[in-house]
Amino acid sequence: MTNPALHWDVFCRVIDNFGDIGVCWRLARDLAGRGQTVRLWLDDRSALDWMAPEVVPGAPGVEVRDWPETLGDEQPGDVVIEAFGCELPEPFLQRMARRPHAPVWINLEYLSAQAYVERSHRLRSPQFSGPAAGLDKWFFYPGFTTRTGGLLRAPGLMAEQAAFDREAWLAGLGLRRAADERVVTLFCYDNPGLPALLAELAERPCLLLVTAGAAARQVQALLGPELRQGRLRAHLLPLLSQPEFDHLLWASDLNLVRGEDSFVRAQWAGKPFIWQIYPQHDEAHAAKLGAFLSLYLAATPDAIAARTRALWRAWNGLQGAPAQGLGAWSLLEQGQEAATQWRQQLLIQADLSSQLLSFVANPG
Ligand code: TRH
Repeated sequence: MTNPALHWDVFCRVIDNFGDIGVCWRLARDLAGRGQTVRLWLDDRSALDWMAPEVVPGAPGVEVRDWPETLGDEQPGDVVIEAFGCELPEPFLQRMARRPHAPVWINLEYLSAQAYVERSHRLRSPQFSGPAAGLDKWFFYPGFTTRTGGLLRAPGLMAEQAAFDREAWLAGLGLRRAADERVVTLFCYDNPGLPALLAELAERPCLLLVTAGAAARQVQALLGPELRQGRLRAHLLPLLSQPEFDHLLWASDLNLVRGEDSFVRAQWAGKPFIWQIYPQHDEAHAAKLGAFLSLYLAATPDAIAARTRALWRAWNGLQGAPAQGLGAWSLLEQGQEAATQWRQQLLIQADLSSQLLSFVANPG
């Protein structure tokens, strides 16, 4: 079924890091790729310079707008997405409320595997007072089960990945992988567990591809200008565009990712991965990490599941390193089946954009 072309306003406030803009840009592109027209309102568009250099200031079907600067008296479209509770500008809310046909107003939430997600997905929040009085706001939760809004997955992603040539891609970076060398991607926040991880990876031939920013800074400090330790050699990457970032994950045997968007991309890459969750002051991230692990490892043999859980928790500073070491190599060697099975399971659910399109056609 083809969806009617609607006008979407996606609002995104960049809090810190790249996840908010990363998710919203990906969503805007995906919707536009399905024939929708999107205005992406950003309070700081600077990361798009490297995340999407080929398409800035827009892409077919996507117009990037600065807010509040260029909001003026623009009228709302058919759908308004408030990403991650970013709070829409009051005059815009007033215009939404005055429209003869109210736009479908969606609060797109952060990704979590916790049980509240299924309970809260698609809940209606009638606005009784304030500039948007009379409107309904709908909560939309991405997630990992069929009772959630699903994950961003553009059509054709799996076919693109299947046609990917990793040796050619590495050669494009000037890298040649030795036959016995395993490739590991590192994208992380400041992480006190990094020395232990590097020491372990250095026990066998390893090409460590290090993303720009916090990961590169720490690796440089630990390995010095040679960027070598034992049998490990590290390669520092520039900031990559989002499509190139996917290629990086596809080229690797093990992916260390963080936050929200790279975490999802690692799952689509279908390789063993380790997630550094965005840390929250009230330690709420521990429960969030545990909830994901429970789902992810549900079908994994007990011994492998226990080692994976211990490794992930140690990488997140939630427990000490296990006595036998982190076990990065055993995850690399034994974690492939879990990653493949998990991706198979995720592919069964409808992706986030498809679910948004069906929802706006018939909210409730
Ligand atoms: O940057 P992050 O840590 O973002 C975080 C999370 O989203 C977190 O939930 C949120 O609360 C916080 O920001 C404010 O990690 P994340 O989500 O993986 O986003 C990184 C984005 O940057 C992702 O879209 C991939 C992209 N990226 C590239 O395109 N090229 C690169 O070279 C790198 C390093 C990242």
